[in-house]
Amino acid sequence: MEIRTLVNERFLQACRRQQTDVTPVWFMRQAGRYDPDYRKIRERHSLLDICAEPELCAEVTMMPVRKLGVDAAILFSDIMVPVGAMGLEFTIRENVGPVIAQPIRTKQDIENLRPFTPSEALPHVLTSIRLLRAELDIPLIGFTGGPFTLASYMIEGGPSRDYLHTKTMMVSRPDLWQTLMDKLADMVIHYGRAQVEAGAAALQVFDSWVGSLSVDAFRKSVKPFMTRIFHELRKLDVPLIYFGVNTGELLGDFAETGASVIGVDWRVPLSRARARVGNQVALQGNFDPAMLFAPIDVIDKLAQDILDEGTATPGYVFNLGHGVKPSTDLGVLRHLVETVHAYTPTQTGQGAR
Ligand code: 1CP
Repeated sequence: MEIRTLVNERFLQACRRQQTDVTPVWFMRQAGRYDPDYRKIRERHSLLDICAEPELCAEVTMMPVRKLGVDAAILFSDIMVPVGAMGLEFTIRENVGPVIAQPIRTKQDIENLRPFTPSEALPHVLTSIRLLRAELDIPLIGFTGGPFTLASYMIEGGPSRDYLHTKTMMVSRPDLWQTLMDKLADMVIHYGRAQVEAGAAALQVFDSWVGSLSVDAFRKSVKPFMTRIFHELRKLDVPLIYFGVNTGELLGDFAETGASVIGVDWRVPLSRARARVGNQVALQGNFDPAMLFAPIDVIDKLAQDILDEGTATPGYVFNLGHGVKPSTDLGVLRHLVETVHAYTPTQTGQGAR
C-alpha cells in the first residue's frame, strides 16, 4: 500500500521539542458526536461496528481532519477494544460507556484472560491504520488505555465514581493486582508496537482515571507498570503521550515514567505543569472543554493565555484538557484551530517562536 509523505509534521516536531512554524493542535475525542455526519453514521452502525470496519473507521477518523484543520488524526477506536480481544465481553451502553457483564474479581478471572496478539486478535484495526497511512498527509496517533484505567472498567464492570473494588484489590490482593497489571502492560506494549508498525506516528496512553489515586498509591501500584511500558515503547522512536484527568499532583511522576509528552487537564496552569515536569518532556493541553460553550471573546482570551504559557518553553501541543463534549459546536472548534494557528505571542508573553 502507498505510503504518503507527511506534508505537515508540526505535531511531531512539537512532541520532540523542536521549533514549529505555528503551534500544532488536535482535540481528544475529535471524531465524535458533536459532528452531525458522525451522528448520521451512528444511526446505522454501532460504535464497535465502526471500529471493526476499516473503511468506515478510516472515514470517521478523517472527518475532523477535513472539517477542523487539525494537525494530527487519532484512530477511531475505544480503549476497551483490546480488552474484548483478551476475552472479556463488554458492550458500549448509550450515554454510559463500557459495561462488562462479568467483572474481574478473582484469581481465576484474571487467569482466564487471553494473551493478546494484535495481528490475530485485531487485524481490522491494523488494516484501518494502514488505510489511514495511505490517505493522510498528517500524522496518525494510535492509542491504548492505561492499565489502571482499563483495570478499573474490568474490575468495577463499568464507569465508576469511587473505584472501590479496584482500590480494594490493589491494597488487599497485591498479588492479583500485579498479575492483572502485568497482563495489561503486556497488552499495551504489544498493541502499541503493532499500531506503530502499521503506520501510527505517535501513541497516546489514555489513563483517564488514574488521577483518582494518591501520589503514594500511584508510585507503588501503577508507576512501575507505566515505566515498563514506556521503556519498551521508546524503542519505536515515536512520541509517547501520557494523559490522565485530575493528575495535577502526579505530573512530576508522569514525567519520570519515560513518556515524551505529558497531557495536562485544565485544572493545572501550563506554567505550573511545566515546573512539575521539567524541560525534558513536551506538554499537551489544556483548554477546558466546558469553555467551548463560552462567548467567542472569552474563548479567544483563554486560548491566548494558554498559548502564552504553553509556548514559553519549546515542546507544546495545543489540545483540550479532556475530550470534546458531544454538544459542542463544530464551528467553535474550527475557530479555535484557526486561533491557535494564527497565534503570535502577546507583549508580556514569552512565546518561543
Ligand atoms: O457512540 C458513541 O459515539 C459513544 C461515545 C464514544 C465514543 C465516540 C465511546 C463510548 N467511545 C468513543 C470512541 C473513543 N473512545 C475514542 C475516539 C477517537 C477520538 O478521540 O476521536 C477515544 C480516543 C476513546 C477512548 C476512551 N474510551 C477513553 C479515554 C479518553 C477519555 O475520554 O477519557 C475512555 C475513558 C473510554 C471509555 C468510554 N467509551 C465510551 C464512553 C462514553 C466512555 C467513557 C465512560 C466513562 O465515563 O467512564
